[in-house]
Amino acid sequence: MNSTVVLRHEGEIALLLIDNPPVNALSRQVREQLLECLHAALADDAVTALVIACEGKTFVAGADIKEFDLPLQPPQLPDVLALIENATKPVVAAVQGSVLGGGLELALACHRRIAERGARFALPEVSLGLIPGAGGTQRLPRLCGMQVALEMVVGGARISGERALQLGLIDRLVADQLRAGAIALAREVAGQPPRRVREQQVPEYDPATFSERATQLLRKLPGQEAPPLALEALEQAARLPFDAGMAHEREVFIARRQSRQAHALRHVFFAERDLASRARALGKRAPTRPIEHVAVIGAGMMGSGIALCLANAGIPALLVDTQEQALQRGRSVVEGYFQGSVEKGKLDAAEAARRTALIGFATSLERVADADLIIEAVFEDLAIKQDVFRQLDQFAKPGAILATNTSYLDVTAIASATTRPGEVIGMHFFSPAQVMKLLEVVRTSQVAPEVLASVLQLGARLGKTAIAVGNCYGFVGNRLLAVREREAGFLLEEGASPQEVDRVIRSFGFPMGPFELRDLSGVDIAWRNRQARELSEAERRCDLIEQLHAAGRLGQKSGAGYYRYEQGQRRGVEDEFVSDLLAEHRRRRGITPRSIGDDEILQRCLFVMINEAAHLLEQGIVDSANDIDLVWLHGYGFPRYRGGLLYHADEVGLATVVSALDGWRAAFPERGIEVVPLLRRLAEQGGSFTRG
Ligand code: T1G
Repeated sequence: MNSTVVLRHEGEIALLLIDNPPVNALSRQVREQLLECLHAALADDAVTALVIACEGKTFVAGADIKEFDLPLQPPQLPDVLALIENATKPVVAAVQGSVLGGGLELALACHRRIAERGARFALPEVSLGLIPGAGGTQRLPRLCGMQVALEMVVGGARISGERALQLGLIDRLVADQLRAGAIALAREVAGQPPRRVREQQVPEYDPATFSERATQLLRKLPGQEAPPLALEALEQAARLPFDAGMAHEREVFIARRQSRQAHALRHVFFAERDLASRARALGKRAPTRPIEHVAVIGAGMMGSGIALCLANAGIPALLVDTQEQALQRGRSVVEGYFQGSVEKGKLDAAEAARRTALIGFATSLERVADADLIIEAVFEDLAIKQDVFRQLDQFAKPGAILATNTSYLDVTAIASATTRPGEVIGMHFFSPAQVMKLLEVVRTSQVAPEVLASVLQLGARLGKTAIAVGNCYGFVGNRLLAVREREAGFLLEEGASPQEVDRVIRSFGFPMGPFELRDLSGVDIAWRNRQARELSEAERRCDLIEQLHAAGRLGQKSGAGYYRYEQGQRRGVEDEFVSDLLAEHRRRRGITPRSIGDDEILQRCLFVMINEAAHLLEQGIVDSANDIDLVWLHGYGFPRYRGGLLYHADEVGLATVVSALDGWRAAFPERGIEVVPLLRRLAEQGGSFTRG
């Protein structure tokens, strides 16, 4: 068994060195060997104090998440930490990088803490559907107070080394020579009675301020089970003796490990890591091209947002728009954004000025000549985009990558307007581009492997979840959005109201329902898409979008769509115009409205998406089911604690999905519902999409 913890001696100081790459997770082996080294050092009379440190770029980044699917294995972390805390010799934690979860709890059990500049401290357990399970909710408030603990335990706040020093979470902050600094500190406190956090009282705090802030935090985490439990455990720290608080915390932690939300959140955690490691592997297989200068064509909302993205990643961007007025609007968006970042304290003035200076402005397309990558973000019309690409083909240097930010259009058709279709790729950002994590990287059958690898690598540099998808109508995200919207339209025809459907989808965990989303993104967008594509007979007759469009109800932008919007209000109110429109539509179509239950509404909206997702997999539009889930998790607000669309399908049971779809096929023959062979096969074989 290779050593993950070694004991060394620096004179009278024992150095316990953890080395468990990549993030020194507290696996069972680490816990076992740490315990052995502790016993040895504590029993050694020559040792006056101990230092616990880690090899590599980070201190312990938590318990080993991979072990959470296994039964609890001894030694349990609280026991290891109790040995440290109750030691009669001072123990110093030397921390760098990501001091997270069990790693911070380990540091809190030590008697002194020294950190290297750049260290980050957090208890992110709630983001895994858990609560801290080794003293985080009991020791942190004793050291930093209830208010700070609330932000970290419930809010998941990450704090810097400087802030940790201010708060007394650490005793010392050094620029470098961390280990030497720790040994020096250990020498200083050797012989002194260990300072045990457990013996400290929770400092006075104002319960009213505390619960007001707690309510605010929980309101931002709707549907998540762990945050309220973490809050309750934290509140115990102020009420109960230490050991009682610890026992309660541990009991809740153990129960959470096997919860559905914790399973789902672990699935997402590893799906995201798997995506990143596949992109890294692709980057190793195909040489990537340097991308140091980028031009963005079109200074509208998307173009400006993409330029902001690039500047935030330190990449110079030239924003080009042939319309001077549009360019000025783009310039004020850029300047307004960085000014706002300073006002919100997100950036200091110098950094904001540096980033603003990274964005240049031009009205001539010829200025793209030295760009490594050109991202087109002009009006969503094929002919307009082809014309732009024809021009870019003339001005762009050899080897430049030409990308389109189209949301729906055929990237191959856009590429065909150039003499270099192998250099053309889709980069589908989501609005606002400087905020949304998702980037659909659309590959055509002609794209060069190094072009795909380079853009996926750039996606990671921009801090995006960059997912390679095939070229088809709406790619992955919007294709699934379209089938959900179609089914939601049918539900209105049959008797449901927009409010009912939206309420059900929101209660499932989405930030908004399909009709609220349509009003936000624009009824005119859906109208144009319906004009541009072939509709089935049933879809054509369900022409609610055309009726709203004809009435000038384009959504929030026109003050009314499926809802009416009072001046300055983003939340719509029910509108008689729409219920009358629906009643008249049903009368014309000879449909007797019926009351549709919440379960049916939810299943109808999700199961048609699951079926279409199976189609995407069958067509090879995506490399894995997880990629489909990550698209909707990072681009469309699919609730993370449900694991993703196909993870949810596996939870529900594919046989249930198939039998429901078969039922609707029989009930609505005119809609041409076809269960995708892959889905039916998996259901028949008891298979799953995401369970390997
Ligand atoms: N356990 C197991 N594997 C982990 C891990 C962990 N805690 N953290 C990361 N990995 C793996 C990851 O899967 C990937 O593997 C590799 O390390 C690099 O990760 C008792 C209950 C630390 C900021 O939530 O936030 O402690 O893909 O690609 O971008 O109260 O990883 O290479 O095979 O993300 O540099 C609390 C989770 C646990 C931290 C590094 N801790 N990790 O980011 O690398 S719960 C966390 C992160 C807990 C206690 C409780 C990040 C990172 P592979 P990476 P990175």
